[in-house]
Amino acid sequence: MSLPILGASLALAEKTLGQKTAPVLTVRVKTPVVVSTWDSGITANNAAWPILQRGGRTLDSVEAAGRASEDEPSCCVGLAAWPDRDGRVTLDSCIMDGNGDCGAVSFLERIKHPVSVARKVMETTPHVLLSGEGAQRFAVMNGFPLESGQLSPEAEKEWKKWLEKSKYKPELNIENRRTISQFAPYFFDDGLPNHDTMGTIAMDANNKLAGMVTTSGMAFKLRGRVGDSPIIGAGLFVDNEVGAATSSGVGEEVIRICGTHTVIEQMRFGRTPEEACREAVRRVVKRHPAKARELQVGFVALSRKGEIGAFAVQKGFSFSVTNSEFPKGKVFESRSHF
Ligand code: SD4
Repeated sequence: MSLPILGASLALAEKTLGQKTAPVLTVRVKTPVVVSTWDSGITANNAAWPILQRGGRTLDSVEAAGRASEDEPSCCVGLAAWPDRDGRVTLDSCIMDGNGDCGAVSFLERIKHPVSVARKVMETTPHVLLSGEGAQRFAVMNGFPLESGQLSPEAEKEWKKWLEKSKYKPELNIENRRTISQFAPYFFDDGLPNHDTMGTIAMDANNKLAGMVTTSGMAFKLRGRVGDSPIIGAGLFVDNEVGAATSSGVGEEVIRICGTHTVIEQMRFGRTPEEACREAVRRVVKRHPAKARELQVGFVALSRKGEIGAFAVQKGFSFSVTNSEFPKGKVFESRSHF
């Protein structure tokens, strides 16, 4: 398959935030480059790009992306996000360097920057994943402030509304939804934009890769539920020999197929990022084709050659790209199975 080269031709089609080009095949871009899930990935990229641009470390750039997302009010990332069924916000995050170093936290409460705690786990412990109370204690011991645990007013309102029916049903593409919906409004009442689970993958000019994911997981989940986002090989996988991949959507489906590890291993043996993401989606769908019609899972991948591709179960999965060609970021929509 010949690859369309991003640059002069696609620069003509550059659009503002929220307007996407037609669904893309694999595209090749100039490096350094940062790629994040969904339209709101532009904000994460904006935090990562200055670090990459001045020749900084890829790992620092993805951590900055995660922190920027965690600072914003949203349905799906950080302490202002929607809680579990018991009304408590529990956060999942991981970070991975292209040399295989990685760290993660899951079921973490009352800590504002889980991505930075994940990095601390990676850099200062012999472990990969800390969870729950132990993760919180580790964070506090390392100087992360313990926040109040108070729900944001929006989250409180949505949780109380949800309690009236207490029905758990993840919605498709809630992350990009433009109308008010219970699981995720696109704008809050005060006009601030919402955003979603953030997966960011990046590469510097020397082909050094890194990635991170940060999320509050699925809204109104069972207490203790952990999704794909903090699981290395599910929500994120990075290998300097091959590339980086991240996922979004119903985490259980991603865990079942070791999603991002599958994507990277397909790329290792010659598939383009889009072909590799497509194969991972095929495995999600084949398990239960009828159920797959009701759920969304999307993968996006970046190869060490600077190719980007994505694929999703349903239409509506998007990703944001920022590099010297698109310094303000550009949103692309992936192709999909259905
Ligand atoms: C999870 N994969 O907890 C996350 C949710 C997500 O966009 O990606 N939402 O299963």
